[in-house]
Amino acid sequence: MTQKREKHIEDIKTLTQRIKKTVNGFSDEQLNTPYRENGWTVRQVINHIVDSHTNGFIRLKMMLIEDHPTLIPYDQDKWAELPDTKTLDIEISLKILDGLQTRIAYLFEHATEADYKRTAHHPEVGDVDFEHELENYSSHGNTHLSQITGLKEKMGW
Ligand code: NI
Repeated sequence: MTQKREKHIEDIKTLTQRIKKTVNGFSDEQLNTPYRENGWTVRQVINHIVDSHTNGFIRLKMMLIEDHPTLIPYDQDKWAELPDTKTLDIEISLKILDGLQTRIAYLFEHATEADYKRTAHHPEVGDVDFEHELENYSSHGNTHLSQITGLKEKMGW
């Protein structure tokens, strides 16, 4: 296992705890604040991470068992407007995310060198490999978490 992979896997494993720590004690008003003008609210950002990583989990499993599968895109902005992403309690998502990130990290931890070279076709991105997916899901979580920490700093929360 390369250090780079270890770092990404560690980030995947700790994401839920880092989010929980960041939004601990947030009121509904804080959760309903957009992280930037016309952006998603904190609530939507957290619920969106589950939207994205449930899709990701399925994509990863497809990549491991099928030969160069075509991945199914999802319209993240439309998903974010559905009630379970827009208005539902983040605690529900944090519970899902806790287990989901563990399962995703476990897949990467147990992937072989050959697995890391497995590829898929993403209709919007082009061809991707399993290594790229590791970087993708680790940085995706970190990027959204930094939107929330950025908002906290800006608002002085
Ligand atoms: Ni995203």
